[in-house]
Amino acid sequence: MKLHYAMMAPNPDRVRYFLQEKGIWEQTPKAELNIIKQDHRKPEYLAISPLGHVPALELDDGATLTESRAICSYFESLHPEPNLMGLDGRERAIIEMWDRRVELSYMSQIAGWFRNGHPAMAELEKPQSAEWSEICQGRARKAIAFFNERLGASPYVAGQRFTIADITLHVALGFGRVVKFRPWEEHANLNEWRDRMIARPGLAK
Ligand SMILES: N[C@@H](CCC(=O)N[C@@H](CS)C(=O)NCC(=O)O)C(=O)O
Repeated sequence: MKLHYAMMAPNPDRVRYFLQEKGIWEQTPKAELNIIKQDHRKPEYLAISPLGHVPALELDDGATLTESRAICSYFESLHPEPNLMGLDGRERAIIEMWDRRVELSYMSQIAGWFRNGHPAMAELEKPQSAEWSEICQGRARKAIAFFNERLGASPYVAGQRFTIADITLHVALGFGRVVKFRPWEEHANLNEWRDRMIARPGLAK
């Protein structure tokens, strides 16, 4: 197998932290792409990932997985311990719900805010829309207040233990650097949770 990834990009980082938490990042065969240089739009990469997205995981049987969560599901099946996605149907569904909430209501909004509002993204995001950037910013601010409230009621995003939903929120918070958004400075529960995440060796840069 081969994992195609890029550094400092949120979706590849979700997979990287997932594999670091499982202790298998170093041993996973990898190829690094540079998004700014548009490696992901070259014909040889589009043959692997037709939408031109990273990450992508090429399997030995010729199949390719894209979608960071699907790639994580595959690794979870190969390396069940430590469990990060749920032990039974009920827990798997709850973790998926929280993970998707973080991804769709927060991480994607940071992406929309950045890609539509930052001059450095003009080449990648055509057309850019300043108005859409503003809307995404408002949604991101609202969503993070919701997750701050959640972390006041629960030690981890999906419940009583660390899961993939914490990885996604950790990645999304870090990604906020591109729009200089540091919501933990105004949200105490988020700040306390973030300190615990930063202390985890698996979430080290
Ligand atoms: N839903 C996909 C999203 C993948 C994605 O958008 N990756 C970004 C990097 S974080 C990318 O490839 N961007 C390049 C582009 O849009 O041109 C996933 O979960 O993997």
